[in-house]
Amino acid sequence: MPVSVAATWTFSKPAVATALAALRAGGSALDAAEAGVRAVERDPLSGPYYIGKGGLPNADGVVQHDAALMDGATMNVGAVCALERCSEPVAVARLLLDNSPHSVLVGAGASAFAAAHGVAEDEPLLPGGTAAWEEWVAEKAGAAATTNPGAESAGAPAPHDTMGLVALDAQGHLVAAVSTSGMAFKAAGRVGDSPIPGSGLYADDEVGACVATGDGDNILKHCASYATVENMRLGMSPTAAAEAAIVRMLRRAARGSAPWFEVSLVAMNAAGESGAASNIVKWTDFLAEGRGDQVEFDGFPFCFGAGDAGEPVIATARTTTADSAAST
Ligand code: SD4
Repeated sequence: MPVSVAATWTFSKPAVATALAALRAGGSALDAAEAGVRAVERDPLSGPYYIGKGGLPNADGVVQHDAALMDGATMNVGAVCALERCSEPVAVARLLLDNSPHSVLVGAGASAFAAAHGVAEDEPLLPGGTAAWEEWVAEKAGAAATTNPGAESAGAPAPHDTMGLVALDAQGHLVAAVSTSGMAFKAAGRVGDSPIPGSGLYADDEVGACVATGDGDNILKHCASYATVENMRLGMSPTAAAEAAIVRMLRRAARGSAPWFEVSLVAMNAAGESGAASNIVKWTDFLAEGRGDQVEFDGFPFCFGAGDAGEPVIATARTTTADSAAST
């Protein structure tokens, strides 16, 4: 079985390269996915994308990470939510998956579990995160004083910060992994889609795997990753499955709570074919061609690599528009 890896955004390229190398050396999908995500988590210079070390803080100025792994062989999950003072949260998710009957731990319980399993505390907040938070606090205070008190639009635009990665090993096992500091300046204790099985990630060896990124408060209402895997179960390709999931959620959301919300999905089937779908039309990226360079994409960029040789490549998902959602 040829190995395969795919992941969200361009900043996942080192993670895809690391996971591919582990798989090509005969490693398991679980080990490869964890190693790939950790490689970026521990990198404090992930530019405008912040997972692991350098994650963006919540509204109280505290970094609270969410991370998870789902093993498509067993359907087991290890997920940690609102985990503080930890720079490689996916490692704690892996410890939970391997060593506990529980699937999800939050906050103080997740911290206690990490400590009990020998994970040393490591503060992920760096000066860049503190500066961004201080700017957000100042802008919010200014907006409240001059215009519309309580306006949610106040503050810096939220950068993207979620790594989702899917991997297939030579034994045919699929794994989905995620790590994020969540929406920038979120409320303390808020958990988005990322670590929630079926929402931010899902994996089933029988069919495929999927990871999500975007507006987690809305994505989790629609179980986006589960919906995508179930579409593949019906015979759709990874790209078609992800597109159909987005069309369905946008159409339903338009009649319900949200006229539009951002969502991007990266999917892989049991044969290792990968694809992505998104409703992002234009994306300005700062990491695609090296740190600091600005590159425009006509849609959501994702990264993939497969087989015995070759570097990971960046591709752009075809955009699923509100019109295409409305017309179905
Ligand atoms: C969240 N889905 O916490 C995440 C945010 C995200 O790229 O994907 N950012 O809602």
